[in-house]
Amino acid sequence: MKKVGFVCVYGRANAGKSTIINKCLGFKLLPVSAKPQTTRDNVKAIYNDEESQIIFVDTPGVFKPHGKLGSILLRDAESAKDGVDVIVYVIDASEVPNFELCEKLKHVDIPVIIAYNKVDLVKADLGEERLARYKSLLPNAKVCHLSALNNYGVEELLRMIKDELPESFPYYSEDIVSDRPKEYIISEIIREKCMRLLDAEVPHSIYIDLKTVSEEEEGMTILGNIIVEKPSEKAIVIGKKGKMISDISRFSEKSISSYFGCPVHVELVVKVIPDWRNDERYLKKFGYDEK
Ligand SMILES: Nc1nc2c(ncn2[C@@H]2O[C@H](COP(=O)(O)OP(=O)(O)O)[C@@H](O)[C@H]2O)c(=O)[nH]1
Ligand SMILES: [Mg+2]
Repeated sequence: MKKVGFVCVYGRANAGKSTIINKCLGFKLLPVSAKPQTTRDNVKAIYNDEESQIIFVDTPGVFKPHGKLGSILLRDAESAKDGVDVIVYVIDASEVPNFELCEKLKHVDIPVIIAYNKVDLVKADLGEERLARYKSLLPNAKVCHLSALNNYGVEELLRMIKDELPESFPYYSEDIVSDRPKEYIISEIIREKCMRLLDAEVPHSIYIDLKTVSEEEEGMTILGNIIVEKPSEKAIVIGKKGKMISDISRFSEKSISSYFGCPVHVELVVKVIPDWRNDERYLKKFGYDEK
């Protein structure tokens, strides 16, 4: 028997939730960027060692929703707290405190661990003063200080999670790292490159519609569409003389290749679907169900 269970990683957008999970896993599974809403799904990421199996549920994070897609993501982030064994509440120590989420966590009857992240960005005494206010609102929560980007605190967080988990047989076979198929991982890598390379608002309207992934002896060939909402966005994603789309493809090839350990060729076409984030047909087609 091992320490086994589900852990919801909850918090505001951009607090570092996906970074923390990647560091716990020891490799990069989930997309990370400096822009809010990089995470769009409740993805399960599965950590294994000799004594435990931890099934992390990454969430889009809590933010002010825009449009139908935004509301769906927010609903998913909130519902991920149901039915798990532990909640890791990630707080960005460098942000001005916001206690809204403490209210939502006050009455849950499972252990809450505050992952006080990005301590590298804040002076220690200011950080502690802010933390004390969070702790006074969540007196039962345990606290772990992290600078996930620098791997600081990650081992301790894993230890604290294991301490809270029940004993059980593992739910997943040990060679499985996610509940998602490889096509999902690939499209998330491509979307992450868009999030990182494109300015401001454009990336939020992007959906990666993967067409084919073919695996031959000489490597993997990936064909896909980058969906945007406006012709002006299409022009930005293509870039001057096609430079942006070629950068997105090249960076994607590199990351996909290092993830899967084989040569990778990526070909992307940009398409416009006006206002897809508010269009029920497309939300459904792209896996964002309103119900
Ligand atoms: N300085 C610093 N930046 C961090 C740390 N953890 C995450 N970040 C950055 O914060 C941004 C958001 O991280 P991400 O994991 O995507 O946040 P999420 O939206 O909560 O999943 C990214 O640019 C990360 O590199 C940290 O400990 N220190
Ligand atoms: Mg994330």
